[in-house]
Amino acid sequence: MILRYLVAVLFLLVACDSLKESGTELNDDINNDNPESEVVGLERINLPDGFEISVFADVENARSLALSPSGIVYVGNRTGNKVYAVKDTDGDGKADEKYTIAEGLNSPNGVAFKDGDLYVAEISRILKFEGIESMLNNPGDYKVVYDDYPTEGHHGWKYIAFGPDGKLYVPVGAPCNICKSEDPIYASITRINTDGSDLEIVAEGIRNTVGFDWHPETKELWFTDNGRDMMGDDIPPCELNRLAQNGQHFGYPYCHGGDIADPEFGSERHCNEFKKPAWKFAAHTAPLGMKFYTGGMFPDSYKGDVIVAQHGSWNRSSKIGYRLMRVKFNGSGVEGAEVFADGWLNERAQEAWGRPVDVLQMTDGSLLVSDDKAGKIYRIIYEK
Ligand SMILES: [Ca+2]
Ligand SMILES: [Ca+2]
Repeated sequence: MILRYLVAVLFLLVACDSLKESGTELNDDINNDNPESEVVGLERINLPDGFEISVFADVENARSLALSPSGIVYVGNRTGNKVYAVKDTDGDGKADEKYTIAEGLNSPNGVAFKDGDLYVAEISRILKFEGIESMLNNPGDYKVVYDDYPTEGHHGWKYIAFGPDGKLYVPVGAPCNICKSEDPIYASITRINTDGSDLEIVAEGIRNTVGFDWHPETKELWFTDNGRDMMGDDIPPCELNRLAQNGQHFGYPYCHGGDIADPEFGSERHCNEFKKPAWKFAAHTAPLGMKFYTGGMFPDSYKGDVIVAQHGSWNRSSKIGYRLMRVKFNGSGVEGAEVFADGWLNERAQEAWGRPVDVLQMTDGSLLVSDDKAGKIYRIIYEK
């Protein structure tokens, strides 16, 4: 117990969504007869019957994904400093064009596309590449749309997306593992206009969301949140949350998972004051990207369900996560969750060779998945 406490203190600055990558590569259980499997081990991925996974593109430190109407996939970096574009021009399910849109950026994790322009989120700035698709080979300069988000690196990398209201949603993580900030911008989700004006905080009390989407029918915002560390292996849960109305508070740093008072801040506010999670994931699984499935390729029962990428744990005594979850919806509410794809973690060796980050539905109904550890974007299809 004391040892675990000391280890926790050593990693005090590190979050549920890991800042620290596992340094070792998996070296057993690999089928050496298949050269591709030596690289990515895709034969280890378990999917429900009828689903198949393949490599769509090689992209170093592939993080957030965004699709343009012409079928170009934009890819952000977190530990890298580049933004990429990849495209499958001949429709064989594998990207055959790749462009570096920008380099030298500050953790450009977030990408979003609207009206011909690419938006990129660094730690403290939102950038805009106007008319990007006519100049993929030579994108030129970007415009700075907004430059006043906090500059802390801790939980500073951003997922961004445009809402049904046409505004850009930009989260600001807590600048710590667990702390109370005076500035209300921290632990929030904000939104801004495409020109950077009219910043508003739409949701509060969110430790670190790195993925969100809007319900296809209710148009409500749903988002993941990563629970705090140093409370042991099994609490507090990571969360899927629903913003029913603007301004709701989701508990951080006072209350975790809807009913666990924080040991340090929990006495200041009561859990009943806050919006509870719509679904609780296991502690330390680190849910990041999520999308409502609306495509026509997967079985009908998947329609309206959410696929969530769990990046995986960094400080649990046995690793958890490193998989895709399917959160099942019954109308507008959650009725359960199950593993959709796993195998990136070798549980026996306690080593992971890949870490899912974001998911993206393509127009044909296939699902792309980014992996920042293996440096891949996968494509998951269903064949009857
Ligand atoms: Ca191709
Ligand atoms: Ca919460």
